Amino acid sequence: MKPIHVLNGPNLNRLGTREPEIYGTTTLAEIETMCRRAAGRHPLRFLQSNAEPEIIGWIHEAVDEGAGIIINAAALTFTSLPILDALKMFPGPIIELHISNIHRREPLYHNSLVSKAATAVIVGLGAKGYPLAVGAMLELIGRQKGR
Ligand code: CA2
Repeated sequence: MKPIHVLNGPNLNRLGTREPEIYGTTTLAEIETMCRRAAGRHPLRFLQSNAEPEIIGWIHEAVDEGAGIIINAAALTFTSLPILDALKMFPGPIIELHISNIHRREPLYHNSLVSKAATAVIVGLGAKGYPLAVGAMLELIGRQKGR
């Protein structure tokens, strides 16, 4: 069974430590646990990097052996043409995810490049958006939890 790849960008390893009014108090480790629970027996790769080339490498790995990509590219969402180009190579479903509602924030956060390659977008649901994205991904790739 091909894994679902959950990819997280810069600074998300610091979740739960600062700006709880925007990003909540849930840590990335807790989010990983939520995602694994939502995935059931379906394999899941959960990764975070502060480095753009590493994230691009992980997208390439997903192109070769991934069922679906869930990506919170953090600030790279708005700047990274290389991430957009890599995502365009992926033949399966891509869910873009943001903890905060980027559209309610400053204009700087409005023009997502990732959206231009995404199948669907989940924003503003906090950490709970992650397990919801995993559930949606299981549907998109045609499998139910535990199957
Ligand atoms: O809401 C999201 O998930 C974001 O992708 C988070 C990014 C931001 O640049 C996007 O516009 C929206 C920033 C992540 C920063 O992570 C922090 C972690 C701990 C404390 C403060 C920031």
